Amino acid sequence: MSNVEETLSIIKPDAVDRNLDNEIKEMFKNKGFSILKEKKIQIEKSEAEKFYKVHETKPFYNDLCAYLSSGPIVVMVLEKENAVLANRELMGATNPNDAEEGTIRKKYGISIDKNSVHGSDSVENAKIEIDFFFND
Ligand code: IDP
Ligand code: MG
Repeated sequence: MSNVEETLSIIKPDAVDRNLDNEIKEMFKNKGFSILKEKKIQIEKSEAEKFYKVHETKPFYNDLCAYLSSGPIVVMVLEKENAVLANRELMGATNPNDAEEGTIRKKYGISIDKNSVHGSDSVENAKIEIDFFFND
């Protein structure tokens, strides 16, 4: 049975800053993702704090929110069969040092904080995150 899902992807400031957005979008398209919506924006730190609220007790929360709001990002809605898991697989491990060959973070990630992409971790969170950025 088919299970087409939508998930939220963000190309983070480190990757946009290095003009990697088109190459990363190609990696998604080559894996069969459709980019349903996309926009390049810069968010306020207060918005990043809302977006990453699940991490508010973590020691890296403040730096993480400062970082996500530090420059332009590309926010996309991706669609594909089992898109949430497929995107997590294509992204690779949170720490680029642990990411497998062929993943976005292995190819482009600089460090655990500058790891080039965000992806929703569940169908439920994908809905919340898509609504957060594309609520019109
Ligand atoms: P994910 O992006 O792979 O889903 P999460 O655990 O949800 O990873 O963490 C959100 C983001 O917070 C990561 O992408 C990374 O940029 C940052 N982060 C996670 N763990 C650490 C850490 O130990 N030090 C610094 N930054 C971290
Ligand atoms: Mg996460």
